[in-house]
Amino acid sequence: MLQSSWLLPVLVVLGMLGAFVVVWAVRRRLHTGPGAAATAAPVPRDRLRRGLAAAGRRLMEQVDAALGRAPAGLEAVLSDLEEALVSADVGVRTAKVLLDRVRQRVGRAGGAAEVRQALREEMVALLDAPPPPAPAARPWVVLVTGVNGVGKTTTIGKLGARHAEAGQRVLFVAGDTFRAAAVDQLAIWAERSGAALVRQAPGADPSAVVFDGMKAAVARAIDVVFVDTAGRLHTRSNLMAELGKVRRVIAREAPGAPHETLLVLDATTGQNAIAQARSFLEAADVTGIVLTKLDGTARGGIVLAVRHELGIPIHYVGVGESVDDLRPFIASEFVDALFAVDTAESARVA
Ligand SMILES: Nc1nc2c(ncn2[C@@H]2O[C@H](COP(=O)(O)OP(=O)(O)O)[C@@H](O)[C@H]2O)c(=O)[nH]1
Ligand SMILES: [Mg+2]
Repeated sequence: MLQSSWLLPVLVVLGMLGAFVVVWAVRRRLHTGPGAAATAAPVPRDRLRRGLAAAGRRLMEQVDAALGRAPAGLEAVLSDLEEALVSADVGVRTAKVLLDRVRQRVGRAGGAAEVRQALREEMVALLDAPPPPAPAARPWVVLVTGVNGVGKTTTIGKLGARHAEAGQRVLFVAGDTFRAAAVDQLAIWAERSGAALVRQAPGADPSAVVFDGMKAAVARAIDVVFVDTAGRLHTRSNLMAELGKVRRVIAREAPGAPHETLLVLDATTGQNAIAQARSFLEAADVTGIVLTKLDGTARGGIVLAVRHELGIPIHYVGVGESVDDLRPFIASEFVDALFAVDTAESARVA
């Protein structure tokens, strides 16, 4: 009798505890389970695909049209394909190299499916390159170059945010002192991404700003420094001399730096981007290319031309203006995104 009188309350309490645990577990699962991932930020790979929708659609429509002529024989198909690639900004030389490799692979008997597959694989092979080096010094210094308006400052903002998110101490150096707006723009990105900023008044000597920046980087134990530069000077030789001076200042303060020199190119300028790049390659020791505004062009073939003609690895592609719209360039992922475009679907997206 005595026993059963306390057994009941104990059972009630245990039951309540059990119910509480079940509710807690279900709620927790709702927060961390697959449902939460679906409502989080869009998967970046989708952004790449969406960004490349116009470029992919145009290229794939033309490739499919060329391959539709398969009964006409391999040479006719390849000649149509060459035209398709050139009009997508792949460039005559690069298109020829690509199709020679396709021809060698498929042989005379190749049908449309084989040609498509070979083209895809040869594009990946042509674009493939080692990724950017992982930072192996502190401070790790990245110099960012390119003509005005290509997206240098935006790229620095996006890259800086990435590093800051990974828990690194990031510093932006406002080396483009030509326009007050350029410095302000970098300041906004710094604030947004939690990066420190070193700036001087507009019109200051870029080398002096960079000198300050390097001193600050060492003093504040900064992990990664991004140096913004001006892309417009009165003459090309002035621009190149300025860049040389900036590089020397950086190297004096941090031996071995700059560890990376990125050249930013605007994909919407097509073959002009390649001509522009050559000037920079002569003067600056470019280690990697950032190709921006791929979302703004239907001629995504420029990626292949840039890689083949310049021989410098593409390290990042920009597919929009927001912080998540920069992707590390992975050849297979990029070509997949181009080829994955369902032409009907991308017609709706575009
Ligand atoms: N659509 C698109 N716009 C971009 C991209 N990258 C930069 N921009 C825009 O291009 C313009 C010039 O960029 P900015 O970073 O100021 O170029 P900078 O003069 O080289 O520093 C700005 O309006 C950017 O928002 C991109 O990948 N896609
Ligand atoms: Mg700028």
